[in-house]
Amino acid sequence: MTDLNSAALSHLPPQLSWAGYDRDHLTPGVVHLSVGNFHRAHQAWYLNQVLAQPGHEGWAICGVGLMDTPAERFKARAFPEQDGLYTLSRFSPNGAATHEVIGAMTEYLYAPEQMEAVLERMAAPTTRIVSLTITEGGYNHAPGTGNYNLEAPVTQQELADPAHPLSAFGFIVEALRRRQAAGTPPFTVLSCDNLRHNGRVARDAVLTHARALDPALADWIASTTTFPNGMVDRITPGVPPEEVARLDAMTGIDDKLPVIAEDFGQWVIEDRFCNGRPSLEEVGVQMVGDVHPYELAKVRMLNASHSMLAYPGLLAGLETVSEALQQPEIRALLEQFLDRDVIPTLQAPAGMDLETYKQVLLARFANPTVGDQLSRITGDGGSKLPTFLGPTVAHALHRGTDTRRLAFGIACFARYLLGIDDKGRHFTPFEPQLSEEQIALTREADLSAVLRMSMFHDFGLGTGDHDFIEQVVAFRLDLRKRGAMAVLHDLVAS
Ligand code: CS2
Repeated sequence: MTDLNSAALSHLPPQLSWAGYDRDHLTPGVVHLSVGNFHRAHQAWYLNQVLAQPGHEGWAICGVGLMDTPAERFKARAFPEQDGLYTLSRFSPNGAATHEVIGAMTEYLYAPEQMEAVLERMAAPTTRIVSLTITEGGYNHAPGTGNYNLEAPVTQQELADPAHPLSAFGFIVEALRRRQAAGTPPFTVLSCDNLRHNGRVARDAVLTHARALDPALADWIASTTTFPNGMVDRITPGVPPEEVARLDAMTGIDDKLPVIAEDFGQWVIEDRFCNGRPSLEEVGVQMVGDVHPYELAKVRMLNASHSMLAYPGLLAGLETVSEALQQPEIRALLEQFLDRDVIPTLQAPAGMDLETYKQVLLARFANPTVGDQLSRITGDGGSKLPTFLGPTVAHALHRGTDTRRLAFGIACFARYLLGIDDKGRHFTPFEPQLSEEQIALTREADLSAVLRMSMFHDFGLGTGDHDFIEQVVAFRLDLRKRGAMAVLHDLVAS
């Protein structure tokens, strides 16, 4: 099988499409921090289409790896070997597949080894957007607060030695400092993470970090740099090493880093770019004045449903989202959760019908060819649940509406943190943002202690919410006794 690289573009297998633009004359106008599968299936896919249009040669991507992990070191070798190329296979709910080469990333830099090159690229006048997918947990909030954590060890290290940044925010602030010093206009900072007001959160992080170093720099950033909010959507499962050969057999090329995704994609961005932008609207991106209603609908309906199905599904021994959707109890839970707990709290964004959105998202979840792993979704619940589920719980408690499904979701999460499923199988919960002391609260004899975890601060729980606390405790006991599916069976029938 042919290796995927620039030379292979002239003789690709027939099932593999390629937009055919000349990659030799592109400049990276976007620096993307943290090149995960989602970025490659989503933003890079949109930019790949942008680059296929004449006059967009300045909008290629320079990808940056930030983390010093084996997986990132692997990418740091493989991307340059493949000239930044990779394949994306997309599957629709009816099973149709398309395979394409994505060529938008013309440069890849690995920050732990190429720090200075990353800063130079970010400070270059040709760089006009810095985008990020650093995950919900990457925004460095002090535990249980929405505030950027200046006390975090990495941040302390960066503040003591700003010329050697380690985190996304350290890099952004140092690059903006260099731009200010050189008289170069700033870049737009574009968050592509599933956070409420992701642009505002990114702005707060950058300004807090900058202010701790130099108030004048913070003032310059505040008055010149924009941080549009954006809503991003495309289900992109992980690709475990054993999947790579299967995908390569499908695409007909030897790609060390193939990506798969559903065919659905949505990107809604506030049109506030301080240093120009590509014609994203020509490739289907929705440019709007206020992204908030879109973001609420997406995060509280899609992402929250994912969490609501993934914890009981994983406890029941299931592996994928589509398998979970085949269980009538799980489907009923999601229908009830969306119809009764979420949709009544939302305002439909212009041009969007929430009932239709619900039907579409359930069909997307049921797509068997995507094979999205429950373990991907359960991971990092410590940072996801406060955004995905917290506001819905707060709303229900405030309004005095039925909280049983929400209490069930939290009880399943607490049980997942114990790392043992209903069949007695052990697993290790992936919770990078939760300390051992926090997780230990789930093991206390007092089953309500779990709600003292700082991640629950924003769930609106007050001392008067005995009923809700009792519901969580009762579900925890029942889950222990009967397992997730039996408990769920009764819950959705009542
Ligand atoms: C998922 C998201 O990680 C999660 O919990 O809900 O990754 C989801 O697949 C994407 O946001 C879809 O756009």
